[in-house]
Amino acid sequence: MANTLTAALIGTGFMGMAHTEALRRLGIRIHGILGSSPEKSRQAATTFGIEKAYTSYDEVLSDRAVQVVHITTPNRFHFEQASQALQAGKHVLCEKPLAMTAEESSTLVDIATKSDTVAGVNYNIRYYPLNIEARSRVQTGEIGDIYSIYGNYVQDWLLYPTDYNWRVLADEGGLLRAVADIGTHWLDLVQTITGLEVESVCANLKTVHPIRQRPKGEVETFSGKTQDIEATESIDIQTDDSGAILLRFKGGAHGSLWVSQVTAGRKNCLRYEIAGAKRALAWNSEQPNDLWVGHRNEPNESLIRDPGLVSDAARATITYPGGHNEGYDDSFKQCFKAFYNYITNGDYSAPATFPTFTDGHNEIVLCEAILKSHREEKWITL
Ligand code: SOE
Repeated sequence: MANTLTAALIGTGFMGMAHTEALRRLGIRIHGILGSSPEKSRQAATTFGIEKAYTSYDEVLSDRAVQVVHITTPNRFHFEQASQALQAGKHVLCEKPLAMTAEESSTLVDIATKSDTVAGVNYNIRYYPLNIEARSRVQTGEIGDIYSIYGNYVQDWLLYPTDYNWRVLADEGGLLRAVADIGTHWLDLVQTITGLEVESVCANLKTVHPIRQRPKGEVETFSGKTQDIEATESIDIQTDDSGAILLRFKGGAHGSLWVSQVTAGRKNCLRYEIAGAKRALAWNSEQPNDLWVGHRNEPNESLIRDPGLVSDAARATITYPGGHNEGYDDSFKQCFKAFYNYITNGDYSAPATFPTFTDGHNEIVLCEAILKSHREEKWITL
């Protein structure tokens, strides 16, 4: 895709790397990168082979060579960095969750609406080709009216009380952690596939480790499994390690979501099963090239990702032939491809082809309803 847009990367951790690789594969130029210190900027610029190591966010905002800012910093920085970039006339692709509160995300929606720029949130899991295929099959009526949607998103990188990351602290990641960090991926995905909106929630959350050991210095996302833990200090934790959420959708469908970051052996496992009047669909992010199609009166199907076997919409997100598996990193590439193509097409009033700030805000509103439901032990209607 010939694209003349140039990006700046904010954040040098796991997501900074994932965004850099995806942009490189799209041929999008990255002019510079900003870390939490000038030294981190320099290290990342060298590691990723990026031209410029910024020394401040102001330098990014005033860089006329940059049209798009990718925000991959911890959640507490999203509001200020996204609002300033939009007000500086830059397009923004912000990591999820969009902000720390619905008040912040609502303000970001207002700023994005009033600015002549494009603002997206990286709900990348929408862009696995077989999730696009699942959406196509719902849209054609092949599945029938949706009766139920259930599933989970489970990981094990925070299983031990000695596992640590900024996300476990409410004042750095927000009051909800597992739900906001990975639960919103699942909620965004199933609402996008089915076109159904969550109407009410009933939640039961748990902090499995009310005390965690914080190492001296930062611990990158997922890196705790391979990093030697240095001297630590005990800290109190209030954020959720796991939780169950009952769901009612507008139109009558119901469902449930199980979220956990303390499930041994589940590395990064999102699953859904959507049951309709005619057929059912099921998918697992750890085997993303296979979509299960359930039938009542004929053998069930296992659809292998193959451009010759899917809808036009799914085919547009496939680069490699069947059997040449595509996965996690490809979903970033396809999400960013949609985002940059939208900008290049130039009609910002056209329906969005990517997750918008409004989508990101809706997820934060959902999170606050889930936390309210958990605290008050009752159903909460949005
Ligand atoms: C950590 O839970 C994390 O990196 C999430 O923040 C990402 O959104 C997800 O894609 C993988 O796991």
